[in-house]
Parts: sequence; C-alpha cells; structure tokens
Amino acid sequence: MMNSLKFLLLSAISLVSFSTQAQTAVPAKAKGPGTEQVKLKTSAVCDMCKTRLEKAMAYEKGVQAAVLDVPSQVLTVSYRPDKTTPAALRSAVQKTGYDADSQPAEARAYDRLPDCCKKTNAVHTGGE
Ligand SMILES: [Cu+2]
Repeated sequence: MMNSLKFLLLSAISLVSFSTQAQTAVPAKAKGPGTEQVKLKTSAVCDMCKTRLEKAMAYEKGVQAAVLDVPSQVLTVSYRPDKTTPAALRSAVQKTGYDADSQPAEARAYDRLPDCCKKTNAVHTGGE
C-alpha cells in the first residue's frame, strides 16, 4: 500500500518535471529546430587554432556545433539561444586566446598559445 503510493507520487513528480521541460522547448520549436547561428571573426591562423577553438567551443554550454574556416578566420557557431548568447560565445573565444570580432583575446590565454598561433603570423595551413 505504502509502496504503490510512493510510486504514484514519484511518477506524478517526474510527469511534472517532464512537462516543464516540454514547455520550455516549445518557443524554440516554434521557430525551427531551436538553433541559431553566429559567425565570429577570430584571430586564428592555422589548423592547430582550428582544433583548439572548435574543442573549446564544444565544451561551452549551449553550443551544438562550431566550425572554423581557417582562410577566412570565421568561426561559425550553432547554439541554443535559450542556453547561451553571442556575447557569451565571444567571451569563450577570447578566453581561448583569440580575438572575437572587435574584442581582443584574453592576454593570459593568448600568451599560452604556441608561437605559430600568434596574431603576428599570417594565416597558414598546417600542412606546409
Ligand atoms: Cu594556430
């Protein structure tokens, strides 16, 4: 008797939390898959930068995908607008050691970059 009551209570609780989640997903669903995209101009110069930045962004909250185009230095980030903002993504790029749009890289992170990844270098490919 007590056990079935507990079970009922638990399922009621999980139902409530489930419908709350479903509700927050509704506005995002209304305008497509709930993903927005932002393009950030970075100071990345090579494939090592690409790997470093894409990996760092993958750990950021709300990021679904991040792809850096080395020749144009543009980082395209797909993100959940209910979880993060372009400003937060920009600051994540800065914390990785790269400029984000007009905002400069965080000095300490930039100092830790290998020489080939410094802004003083021109854009180059890792294969050369
Ligand atoms: Cu690099």
